[in-house]
Amino acid sequence: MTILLSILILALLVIVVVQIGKVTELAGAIRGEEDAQRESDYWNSRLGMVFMVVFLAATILSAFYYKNWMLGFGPHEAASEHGSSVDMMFAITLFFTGIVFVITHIALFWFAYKYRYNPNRKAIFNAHDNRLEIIWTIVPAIVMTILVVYGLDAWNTVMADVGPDEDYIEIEATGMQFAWMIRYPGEDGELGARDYRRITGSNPLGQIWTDDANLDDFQPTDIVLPVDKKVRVRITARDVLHNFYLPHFRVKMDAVPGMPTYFVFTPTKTTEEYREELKKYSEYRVPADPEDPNGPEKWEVFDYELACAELCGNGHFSMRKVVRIVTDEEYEAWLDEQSSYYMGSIRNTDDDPFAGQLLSSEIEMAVQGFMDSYGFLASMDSESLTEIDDEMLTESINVDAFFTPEDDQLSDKNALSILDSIISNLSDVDAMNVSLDSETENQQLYYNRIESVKNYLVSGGISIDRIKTKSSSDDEEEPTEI
Ligand SMILES: [Cu+2]
Repeated sequence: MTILLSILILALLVIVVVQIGKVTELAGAIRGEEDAQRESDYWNSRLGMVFMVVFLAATILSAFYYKNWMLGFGPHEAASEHGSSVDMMFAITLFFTGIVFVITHIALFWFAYKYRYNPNRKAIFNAHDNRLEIIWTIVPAIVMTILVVYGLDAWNTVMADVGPDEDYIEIEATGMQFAWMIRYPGEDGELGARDYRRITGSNPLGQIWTDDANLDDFQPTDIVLPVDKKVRVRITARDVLHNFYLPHFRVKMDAVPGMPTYFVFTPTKTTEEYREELKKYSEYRVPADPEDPNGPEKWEVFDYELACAELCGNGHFSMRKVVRIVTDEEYEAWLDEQSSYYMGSIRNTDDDPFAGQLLSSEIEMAVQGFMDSYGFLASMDSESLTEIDDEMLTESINVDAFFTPEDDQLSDKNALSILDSIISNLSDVDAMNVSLDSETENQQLYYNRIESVKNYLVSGGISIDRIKTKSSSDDEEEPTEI
């Protein structure tokens, strides 16, 4: 029914237009063609002049009115080191194209007005003019050369990769329909290897778990980066073309499946500093949510963002991520809160090639307290050491970390090498003692594990008096000596 009505309306509209055309024709014939033409020229040329003024004024005034919302103006100065050169390039281009815009816009309507039909005027026949052609070839050529040379120079600076000895953070961004997956290298500072054939639901990036560098990589929900530190972003895509776009940092690079790209930039303003900048402009001192006039203002809720700038499908709009630029201390604190994807989602599952095996990082974590305490005591002179009471000189170690499940024999080479460093630390600080404990509930296993470690330490030259076990301090039924 709606379609039928639409067709009917369309048909009637066509008839109306045709009828108006006929009436105009008829009127023309009655008044004489020439008169009608003259009247039409009169109005069109004058209305063209009005449009010229109104359009030019609207363009310029709206640019001024909205300038504090545009990148590169007002509070939106680039928040990265290279960003100012990109802004400069845009400003120079705007300058030249602005001049051309104003001149051609005025000329277009002025000519239509000035050369409207006049029966007493004859057009000049001008087939060719060398001088004119030289001018309109050379002037644009010079302007284009300036723009291209300047742009090329800026491009080369912006796209320079990191040097071999440079200090930088490398992160990775993978675009997929419809989200960005961000990966940080973890403590080792190295992103682990990937293979697209390993991509599964539980391994969205196809990380190769036998590569040690992968084990501490983590995938945060937001991008957090320290201010004034060079960042290299590896950019890839998992399905179709995406585009890694950080507007406030003037970073924009295609994410291409199968062809890794990169971008290097240095953020120069923290999120907090950018907000303070916005606060100076009245446009941003209004409630962020118009329905909640007492809520936070626009500048307060500002966040840098990562967007996808490639129309990649119907969920394209949802490819947004918050980017936070923070101080060094805040960054370190944030890093401490992150946990590795492998440890959280892969460790001891069917996908874990190390299931049932010990990992040196896990053992190191278990003896962290001992290592910290050693570091503290080793830095003191012997005199101050004597003043510390006995309790503080004894550090406890959970021996379970040295054994695979259900095992009580020391055989893992990572476990042995860490025990060796414990022996050397104990030999280094004579005042230090160690207390061995286990959390296993199997009494036999508990006893055997502690004995194994104790014997290993003793065989490494540590006096048995310096090794405390729960059984030696408490009055429990377990034997204390072998
Ligand atoms: Cu996308």
